[in-house]
Amino acid sequence: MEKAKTAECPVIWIQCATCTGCSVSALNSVSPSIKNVLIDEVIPGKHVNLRFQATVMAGAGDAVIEEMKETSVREKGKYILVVEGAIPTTDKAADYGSIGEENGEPVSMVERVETLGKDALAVVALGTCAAFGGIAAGKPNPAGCISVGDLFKEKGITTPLVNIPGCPPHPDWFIGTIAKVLLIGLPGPKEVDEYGRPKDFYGQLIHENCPRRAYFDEGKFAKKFSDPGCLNELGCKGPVTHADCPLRLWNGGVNWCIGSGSPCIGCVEPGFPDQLAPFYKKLTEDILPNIGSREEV
Ligand code: FSX
Ligand code: SF4
Repeated sequence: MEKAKTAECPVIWIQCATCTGCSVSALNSVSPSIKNVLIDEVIPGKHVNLRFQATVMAGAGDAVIEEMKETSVREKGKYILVVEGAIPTTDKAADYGSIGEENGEPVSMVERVETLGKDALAVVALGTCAAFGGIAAGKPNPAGCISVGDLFKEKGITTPLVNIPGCPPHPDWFIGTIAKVLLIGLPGPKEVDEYGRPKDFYGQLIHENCPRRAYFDEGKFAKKFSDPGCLNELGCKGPVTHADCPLRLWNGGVNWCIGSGSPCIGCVEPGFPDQLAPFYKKLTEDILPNIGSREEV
């Protein structure tokens, strides 16, 4: 019997104002391994055809920029654009970050996100910087960094956008989302929360599933790092943070932040890091209402 043809799913992955932690986290995917994701069929009959990714591709220079551009023309409306990092938008945006050149002049990240974002099938904002601004948009933000969603709103770009925050995001959140999109299509409005995060991964609070929750309920609080007990008094943001870390664990199930004695710092939330800071100070009632708000505090 003839083997069914594998469908190629082109992906362009660009990096803007990022520490590259999102790339590193995705490369650490354990199940499936990154080899399975990139070389094999990520789901039966479909292959992720990663056309551009500066950290892992062997090529460099004009040749890879041309390939990126050609892919976006050839596969118009069919490719997935992954944006990692926030987007510098000051008047001199290219001074804060560019991707390749045109006629000897650097092309700003904001121009690339706009051009490639318009013609994509869907855009994945990978990491808290791309999804909400994150560390790159933290005060004083001299580069005028904003999220992909805010840029799209400003420019009237209506390409479907999925936010996969986390600083960095868990590899499963990203690869699971890509696999689901290829399997059954883009998430519907009921499958994402008010911040565009898939409920499959961001549907519950850390605090709901935390193994230290019994200590919290009994009022047994750690007074210093390495104490047993709930980490609330050491600044844990688990009560306002939506992610499945306590169930999924990190590094292939080895451990996670609270498991290793660190309070949750709320890295998947809009407003991270400024509104979640100070990280090691008890969450107080007066900062609670501001969590997730886009207003300056
Ligand atoms: Fe870094 Fe990504 Fe944080 Fe930002 O992750 S891990 S600063 S979300 O853009 O590379
Ligand atoms: Fe909640 Fe954090 Fe305490 Fe866990 S350690 S029970 S998430 S406050």
